[in-house]
Amino acid sequence: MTMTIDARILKALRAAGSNGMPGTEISRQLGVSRAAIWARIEELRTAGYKIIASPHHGYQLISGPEGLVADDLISRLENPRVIGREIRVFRETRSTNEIMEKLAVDNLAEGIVVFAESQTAGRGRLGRRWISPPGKGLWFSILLRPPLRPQEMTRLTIASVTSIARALRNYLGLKPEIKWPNDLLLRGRKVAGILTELNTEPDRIKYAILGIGLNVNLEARDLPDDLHSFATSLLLELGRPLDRAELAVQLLREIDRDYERICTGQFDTVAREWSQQCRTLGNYVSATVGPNQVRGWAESLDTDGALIIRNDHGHLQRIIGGDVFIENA
Ligand code: BT5
Repeated sequence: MTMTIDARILKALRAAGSNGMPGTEISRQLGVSRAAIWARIEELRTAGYKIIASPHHGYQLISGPEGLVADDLISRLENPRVIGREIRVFRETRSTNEIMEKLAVDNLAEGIVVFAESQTAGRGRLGRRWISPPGKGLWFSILLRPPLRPQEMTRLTIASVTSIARALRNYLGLKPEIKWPNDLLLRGRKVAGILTELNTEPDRIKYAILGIGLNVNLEARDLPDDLHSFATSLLLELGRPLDRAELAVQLLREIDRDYERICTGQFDTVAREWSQQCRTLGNYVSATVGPNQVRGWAESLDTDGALIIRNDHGHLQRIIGGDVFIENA
């Protein structure tokens, strides 16, 4: 990972905390002149960082700007294995998945993450819309080149939904539930969704774009009326706004961890964690797969991440996409 000077300064200041760090020390650590450090700190201040300087302690980072800043996110991620080796932040875009499609054709290495403060044409699955108001959520896409076969691609969705659930559980004390395959619910309402898009060859995935939308600081008025009873946000659940940058870093770390697990043959451990939080398993469900309707008991997940449903005649059916509704909930 190549960090810019800004990212390295932020990292050093964060490590120093309230002790602060003299300019000479930063200059020595980074191998950059004091004048250059001073100029970069001025720039960071202009970008919204509150950095104070005192004769005794040197520079001290007090707070960051409201918005997401790529250098800042990179400086907080400690040596990611893959996810977040490179990060870009856009103010407004149609869809982060669309941006990534353009970037991916250049043979770009996997792991790059693109965030947008707002999306004007955020996408759900099957041509549906994803509401993405400015500055309120985490709307991002990750480029991956997993060593998986196209039919194993559900593993990617399962792994990332498991990572996000773990982050919400461990860092925020929430109890998220997973609805197969791509929904994360809090008290029955959707707080996050995942859109996995693939570019495949017959027997391998050329690249996958993992698009993740997490409602962080949305208030009720940020959601259209028809979503009020189906959707929620972390702010609505916790009653307080959250630091999106901090949360973004936690999510990327957890996704990095599970991505490693599925790339090294440990999908079964991910699947176990997934099934413990899954709301779909064990219920009588109906699944819409294209024009077809399948009904039965959601029994298990297979090794590709497909949902196994036992229909009313006792036959097992494998579901790899579409929508699943719980009928006996
Ligand atoms: C999804 O689709 O849940 C996938 C959402 C993926 C969004 C991310 S954001 C970053 C990246 N860039 C993109 O353009 N997309 C990805 P699906 O399961 O089809 O659910 C879509 C449905 O969820 C919609 O039809 C609405 O009913 C509902 N919905 C839309 N916006 C929502 C929101 N912000 N929160 C909760 N539900 C929402």
